[in-house]
Amino acid sequence: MRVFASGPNENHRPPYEFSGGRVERAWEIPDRVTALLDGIAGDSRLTIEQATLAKLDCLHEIHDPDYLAFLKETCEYLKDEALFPSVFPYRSDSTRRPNRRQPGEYCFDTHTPLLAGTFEAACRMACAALQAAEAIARGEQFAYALGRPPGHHAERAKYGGYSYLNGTALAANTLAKLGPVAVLDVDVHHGNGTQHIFYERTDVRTASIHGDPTNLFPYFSGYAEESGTGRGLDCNRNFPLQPGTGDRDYQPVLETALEWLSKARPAFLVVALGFDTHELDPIGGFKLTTKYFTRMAATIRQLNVPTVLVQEGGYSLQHLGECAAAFLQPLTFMERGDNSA
Ligand code: SP5
Ligand code: ZN
Repeated sequence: MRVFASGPNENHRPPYEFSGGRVERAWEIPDRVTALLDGIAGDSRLTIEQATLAKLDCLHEIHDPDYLAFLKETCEYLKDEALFPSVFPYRSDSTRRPNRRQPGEYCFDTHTPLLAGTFEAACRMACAALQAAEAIARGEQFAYALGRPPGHHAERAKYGGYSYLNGTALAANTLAKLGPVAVLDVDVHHGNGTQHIFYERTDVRTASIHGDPTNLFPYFSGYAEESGTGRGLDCNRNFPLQPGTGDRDYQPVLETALEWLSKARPAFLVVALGFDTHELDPIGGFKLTTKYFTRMAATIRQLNVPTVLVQEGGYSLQHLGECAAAFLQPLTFMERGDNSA
């Protein structure tokens, strides 16, 4: 399997985040990538390469051009500071033009700062997701975009949840030009951005399994009754689960989600891969064991369609590596055209 690493991301290192009115340590940091790479380093069936930082013209298909210009220009003018919004849009007149000087215009939380290196790091991760999708489009069975920052919380014109550019959505949108796409989001947090981007579309069917947003980020999205709108009605499903969900309770839900996705007869699958469902994740609240990630991947593999993995969350630096290794194991074993196993 080819692994597309997002490359340099040291210049996107949030110094802290605000949560509940307090300054809290930053969870989404470059060390996560090191931990992931360390975890899979020994596996000779993986080819790890750095994604190329290329032009991303197709980003406009999933993100608003003004939003992209805002991110690019704001990061360009930042020096050493981390920019956090203090005020979020409250206007009653929706025809008012965006206030591009205010980060709150395009942001929905206080966990997700802009730094000088944020846009470049997000572009690199988007390139990794895109290049993994292109590998699948060329006939490979699996590809993995490994890096940061994550993307699945980024909507068409809003960042938040440590996400700026939605690599999962970019991969899905690219593959949708070739055939029906299924997106399965297994990060512990609801993939609100991906849901939002495809909410009216029928060519990309989206399912997310996550902690009940009543008491977990992103709080305002991810409920079971959100099923799509317009032509996209019934093309989105959410599977909110209780805090403390373990392997045994997770598995049947995963099977249900996959069965529902398979009804669309997808030609491709994109997995938004979060390891923050692990029992020792510091912010997730689920209780999945490391071993379970092997079973999760084996179950996903049964769908039997070419699959792109896009790294999302996972914050236990101690366990990220073993989670990735466990997950990849059933996907590298007896890969198509691979007789080495
Ligand atoms: C991609 C992804 O996983 N984004 C998650 C964004 C979660 N933001 C909320 C973080 C709040 C952390 N505070 C938890 C305190 C536990 N000690
Ligand atoms: Zn998450």
